[in-house]
Amino acid sequence: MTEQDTTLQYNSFEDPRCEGYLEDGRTGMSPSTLKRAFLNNLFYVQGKFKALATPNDYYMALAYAIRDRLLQRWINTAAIYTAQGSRTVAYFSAEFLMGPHLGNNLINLDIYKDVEKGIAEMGLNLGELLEQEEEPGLGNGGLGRLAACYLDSLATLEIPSLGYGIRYEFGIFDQEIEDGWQVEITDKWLRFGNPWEIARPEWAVEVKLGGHTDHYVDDHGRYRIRWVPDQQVTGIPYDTPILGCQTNTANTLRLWTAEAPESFNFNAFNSGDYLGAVYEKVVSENISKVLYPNDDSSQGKKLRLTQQYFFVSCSLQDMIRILVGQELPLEKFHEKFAVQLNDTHPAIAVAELMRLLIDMHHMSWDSAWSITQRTFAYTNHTLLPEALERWPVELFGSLLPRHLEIIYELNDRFLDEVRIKFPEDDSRLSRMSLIDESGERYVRMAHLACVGSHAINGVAALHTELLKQDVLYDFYQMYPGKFQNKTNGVTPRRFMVLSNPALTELVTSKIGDTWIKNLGELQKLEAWADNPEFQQQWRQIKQANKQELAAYIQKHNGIIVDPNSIFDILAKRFHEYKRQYLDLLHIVTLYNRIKANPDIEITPRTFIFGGKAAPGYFMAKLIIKLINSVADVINRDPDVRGRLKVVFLKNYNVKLAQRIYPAADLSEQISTAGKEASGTGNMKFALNGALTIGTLDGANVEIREEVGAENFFLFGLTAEQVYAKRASGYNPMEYYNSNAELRLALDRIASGFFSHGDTELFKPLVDSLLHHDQYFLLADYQSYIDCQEQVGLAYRDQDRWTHMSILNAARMGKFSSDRSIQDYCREIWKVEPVTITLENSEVTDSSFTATVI
Ligand code: F58
Repeated sequence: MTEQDTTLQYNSFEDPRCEGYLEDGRTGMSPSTLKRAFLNNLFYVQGKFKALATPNDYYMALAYAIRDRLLQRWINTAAIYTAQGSRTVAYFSAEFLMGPHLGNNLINLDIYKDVEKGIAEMGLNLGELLEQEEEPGLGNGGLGRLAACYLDSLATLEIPSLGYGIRYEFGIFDQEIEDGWQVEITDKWLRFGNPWEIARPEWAVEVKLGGHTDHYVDDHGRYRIRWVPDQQVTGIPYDTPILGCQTNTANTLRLWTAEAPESFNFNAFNSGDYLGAVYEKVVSENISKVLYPNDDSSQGKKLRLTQQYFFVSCSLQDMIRILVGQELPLEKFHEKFAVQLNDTHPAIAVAELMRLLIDMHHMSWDSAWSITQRTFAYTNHTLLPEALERWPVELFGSLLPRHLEIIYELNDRFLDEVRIKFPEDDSRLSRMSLIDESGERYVRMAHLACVGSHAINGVAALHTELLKQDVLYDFYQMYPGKFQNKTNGVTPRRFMVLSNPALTELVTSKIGDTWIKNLGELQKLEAWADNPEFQQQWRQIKQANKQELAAYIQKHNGIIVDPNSIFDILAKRFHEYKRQYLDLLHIVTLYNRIKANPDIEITPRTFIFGGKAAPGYFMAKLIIKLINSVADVINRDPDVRGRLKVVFLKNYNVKLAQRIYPAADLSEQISTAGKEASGTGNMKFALNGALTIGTLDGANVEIREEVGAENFFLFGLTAEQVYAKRASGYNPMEYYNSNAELRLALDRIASGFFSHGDTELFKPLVDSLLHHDQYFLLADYQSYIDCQEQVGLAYRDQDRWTHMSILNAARMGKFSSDRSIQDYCREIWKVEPVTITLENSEVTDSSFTATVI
């Protein structure tokens, strides 16, 4: 069999080679085999026949049919990696915001259209079945979604890899809007079962918590330390296959669930204490119960640290099991595995690997430290000081007494190194110490990550520069060679092929389909940017996507919006630094202009917002309320005459994002310069042909470089100007006093105009701008308003706009997560692809051949 034959190509429904050949019912790809599998699952898995089946039954039946096709690839992949002892990336992340699996797997298997047709022949609609899937919302925002995009690219690039994280029973809350306010509802994503995961209780591990340490001399006269915990929990791994696009590689996402070691404490049970008996179980299971819904600050909660330690310890123990299973010595841990720490959430891994190597496997400190440093690399995702994690020493020691000892020892040795490099510089020592001793004592997780890693990276060029100059300045001086930039990327499979099929088809009709795995090829579209017919098709597709979103808005918000208006969209987590409020000030300004002059010419716009606020973040929640209040007034005011509409789409998640990006004309990326580490929504919008209005922040800088300044709406202060302004004493009131339109907008909000006369409701928002304005909204206001004016004018010239839109998409090549992952592979992980072959369409044992590239 040639290599061609072993790829997915022969799996097409249309392929004549499938005719007359009865394929294996669990792996075959012909239409008849898939239909048979689907109906079998309906009967034998769901226990239903057609008359009784619900849409969810159909979804499950299809999901299981597709999972069987994945399993064949998954098992082959695992067997090849095992046989070859391949070097493997372990991506440690407290969050994986995967989005629904079914559609993505159909795309990556390259059978979406065939299945759509087959399903239609049975009188069903694939889109409706896809809608049934509860998305696993195991992340807050960009950081969790980035992890998911990276898993997609790792599999597509055939890189042996494992994603390690937590299987939260409740992911990010569902957002409801009641009377304009955000209300949080528990996300019960597992309620109907999860067809994509397989529990692996045979690989359960034990994790200790609390207690104290004993120092003693063992029988061989060696000084040893024993951790005597006061609690133990069991970690059960649940595995989900992650299929690459048009490859046979299926890697693993391994998420841990916490359980009590015994379901009952029988002593307590026998003595009649039933509640005491189940208490331990409840306490243990709490660990993986819920995702913390904060998207910025570290709150210092013990359960959060427990979660972090729990998944890190489970994962490192699992990796040691894999290593030992492959008969490799522990000394080769760092050769077998490259571990990426996705922010500091898994940074306790540095101390845990030391503990495992020294206490459990009797390795010397120096050998263990050398292995540890060569294993880990750390990605920083934030410049906000309040987001840098630190744990009160007392809390830390009460949960992880042995780790605290290890950290103290690491710190002593590290500070000696600092002393040698920078003699007599005590303030540097206290700045760099792993322990913050300026007041209450804290363990600084970013410092632990920096010391324990051989590479440290930011997620966009500007962000990495600011890390070096500011947040991690001392560490940069100490270890300049560790610092690297790795600009974020997004997967074009989910955020273009799956979510924007019409545009995918148009692009493919012109330049072929290789861009799907090599996004740089999109550049070929530039040749079409001024072609009237192509422009026409491009516009029609955007228009149709906007109509679909308009229908969604009508259904969910009861608001009728005009698909000919500019769809001006701001969709991301709510945070003051992201400046949703600045967008609102623009809206109120336009409204004021209309009220002052009802005949004024304004390019019609639909302002669309989406995003969740952390449940305890008062200001962010108040901004959501203000958006809804402004919407209520503007959408009803006859003076506006359809020129402005304001929509808040509730429960922004991956599924909704996939509807939003294809329908956007204008992407709002308006954070205060120097605050957004990168952003990734900015890339997804532009890939789908939206133009960006943005500041020089995060990856906006590089997006503008790529698409050209003339195709990007730039406004606002630079990061440097923001720093200078802050240093020289920023007074927002000066802007308020000197800008009539700004004053009118703020006064209108303060006057109770949008709150039924209540002047108290939005006072905290108005006051915070007038008296603090930490994020420089007033300083950027006029520049933003002027820039929006330019947007409105540009949109009136549809040929020009379309030209810009095409060029934006055509120049997004750099922002594929495939490029990011290739950079990580080459410059940090030093890992190579491994080709997975399927001997035939049936499941093979592990005796097949494989090629290492
Ligand atoms: C985000 N961070 C950055 N954190 O804000 C964004 O600029 C960047 O593009 C993205 O990471 C990917 O690099 C982010 O999403 C969180 O959600 C954390 C969750 C846990 C608590 C701390 C914040």
